[in-house]
Amino acid sequence: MVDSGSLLTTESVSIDLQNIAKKISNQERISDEEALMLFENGSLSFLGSLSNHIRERLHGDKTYFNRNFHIEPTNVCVFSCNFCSYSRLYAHRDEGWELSADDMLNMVKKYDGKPITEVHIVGGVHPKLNLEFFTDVLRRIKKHRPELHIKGFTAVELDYMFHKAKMSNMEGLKYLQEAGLDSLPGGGAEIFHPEIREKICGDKVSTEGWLQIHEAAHELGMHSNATILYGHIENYWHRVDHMRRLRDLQDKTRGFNTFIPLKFRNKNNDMSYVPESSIVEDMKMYAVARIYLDNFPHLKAYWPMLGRQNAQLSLSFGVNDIDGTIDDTTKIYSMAGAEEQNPSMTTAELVALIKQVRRKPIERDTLYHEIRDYTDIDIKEIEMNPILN
Ligand code: V47
Ligand code: SF4
Repeated sequence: MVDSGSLLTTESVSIDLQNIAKKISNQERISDEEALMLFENGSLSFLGSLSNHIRERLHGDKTYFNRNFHIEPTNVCVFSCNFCSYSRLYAHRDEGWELSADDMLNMVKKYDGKPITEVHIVGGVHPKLNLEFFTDVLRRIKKHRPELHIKGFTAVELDYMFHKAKMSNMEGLKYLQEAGLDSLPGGGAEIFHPEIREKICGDKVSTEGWLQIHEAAHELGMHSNATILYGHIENYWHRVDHMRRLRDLQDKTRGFNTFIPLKFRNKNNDMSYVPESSIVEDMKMYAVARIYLDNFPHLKAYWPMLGRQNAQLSLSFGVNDIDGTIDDTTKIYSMAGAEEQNPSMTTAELVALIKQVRRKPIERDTLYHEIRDYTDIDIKEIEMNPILN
């Protein structure tokens, strides 16, 4: 057991914060009030030592990434979330895009012979792209490349599809699972507290609906991720409330793999008047998430949204995963003001990024099985080898 004294950064730390450090050192769970106290009173160095201590206890220096790509079937969406810079209402669908099943299969075929392990499918909620359409897409992808893991559809997309098909969550998920869906991404969670959810995305799946879909997926043996969209009009208590609902469900199902804080970006949306959070606030969010969510195995920084250098920094604030190569035309963030226009990193670039901050780069699959440890592989060797890069 680590001496809690080593987790206290200065003598001026209050008794309450010292008690939290003791809990972390004893591997005890912290309460909601303590999480709030960390947000309000924890210095960055204090939060950094606590969250890094947990990160290193769970994963040592290992930092995971995968080789994946994204497909965004459409940006036409029946909903109108105020923070969204990406969607076009159905009435303005001529300004949006809509991929056919053939287009999507061709995108998968572009990776033939390349060692990618995951495709992430996420997009707007188009009234015509229904359950039948997507089961056909899934079947065709699986037929073409059976071993490719398909992580697809937020609870928002699923809720809409299942209602339209008059199916329960369980029936709809089983149907998609049989067609080839392997796991669910974490999107659509935003902020669960009704006071904020109502204001920023009141017309899409409810908090209960989101949680029920993930619970049903876990019951079917599918894993999923969970996100939080932070740094806008919510306060710290709303963030704690959000994480409590996730921690409670995880106690029940153990089906979540990763928690992914998504920093609100304010370009080209109806919330552009809200300033973006500072990097200090970003690191606090990661640190408190790592400390509070003691039953989540992994904490991910999604680098296209946070930026490469900030993603590196987050590896000292509890983060042990920086998503993947992505290689795509992902527009969700570029349209909202993220620095990366067409986010894509080669394996060599990802490995270099991780090594620069003295962590161990480990390629994983979606379910965190380790594929390759790059610690002792030279960057030049990775660049030259098409199997590695
Ligand atoms: O739910 C939309 C977010 C999410 C903005 O599971 C915005 O591995 C910031 O969930 N500023 C979709 N964020 C993407 C998503 C995701 C991404 C990467 C990995 C995984 C995973 C999941 O994007 C939405 C919403 O929370 N988003 N607009 C914005 N302006
Ligand atoms: Fe539609 Fe998703 Fe954008 Fe909301 S965040 S408007 S559900 S695409």
